[in-house]
Amino acid sequence: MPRVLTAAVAQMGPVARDESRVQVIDRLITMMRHAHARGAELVVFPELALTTFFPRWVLDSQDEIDSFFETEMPSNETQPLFEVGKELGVGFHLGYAEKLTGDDGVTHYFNTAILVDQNGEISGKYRKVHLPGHAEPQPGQPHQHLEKRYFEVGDLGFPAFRSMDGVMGMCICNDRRWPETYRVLGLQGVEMVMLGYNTPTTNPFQETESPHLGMFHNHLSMQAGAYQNGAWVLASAKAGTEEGVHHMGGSCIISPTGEMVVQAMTEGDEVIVAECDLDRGKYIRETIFNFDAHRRIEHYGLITERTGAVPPPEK
Ligand code: CDV
Repeated sequence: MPRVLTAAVAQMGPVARDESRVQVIDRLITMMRHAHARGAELVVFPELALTTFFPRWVLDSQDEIDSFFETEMPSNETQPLFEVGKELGVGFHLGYAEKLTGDDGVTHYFNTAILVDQNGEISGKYRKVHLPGHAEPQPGQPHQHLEKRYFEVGDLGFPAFRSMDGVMGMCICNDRRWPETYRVLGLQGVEMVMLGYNTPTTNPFQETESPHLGMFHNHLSMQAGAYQNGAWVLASAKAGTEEGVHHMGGSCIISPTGEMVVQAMTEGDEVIVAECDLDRGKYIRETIFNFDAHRRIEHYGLITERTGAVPPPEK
């Protein structure tokens, strides 16, 4: 039986600071309906999809910080998305800011993504590991990137899990640049990696990098991760100028061969769709990247025991 999952990526245009959860969920439901009309059984929404990208600001009041976080999922506001998904038989990936109080009474804050299946049940959760930026505001910068201030490093690793007849995995934004992300998922046999991203077009800390390189590196990382692990990559951007900061679009669906199958053309709300054969990467995982047959981790140790850069030549 062919395992073809028709999947959509729903890119979002900017979300304003004063846009309510109800307004945002309306946008997501509209895109979910478009995706369904085009045959999609799964929709991937971006990182921190429910609010503006608040880590660009220093927020002083804890109440204001907390207003960007969800304490339950589904919540009253997000419940309609779960209901429409169930009614249409469409699963979805959703990024959001998660606040929870552990058994120890300590409150934790994570940059989180969930996968919800076609029955409206949460079938997987991931918490972002690679948090870019700083904990303290950097003087003289046009905007900040303070994820280290507002989030803890994710505590779930990179789990792959069975859902929608496939082996699914997730990562979030900056994670997509790290080969380890895909490889840890690849070692679990992942067939589809979903992710969302909020990436400013110009990075004030990389002055020497021109904007076109930003998009090149965005796609390069994901196409390499897809090919080297024989997995689909579905990537959803928050795009356009949000609260004065321009974010790159370039949302895309990449096949396990590393090929770009479809790419968003706008910087607004836009749905792209592809038929994803979950067996497409099997030949890659059984030949070139057959980990059992060819991966030689015990030999890598011979050169990686020494950490850090090669020392400068002795004078
Ligand atoms: N949200 C992100 O993780 N953004 C980073 C930027 C700040 C470099 C990214 O890797 O796209």
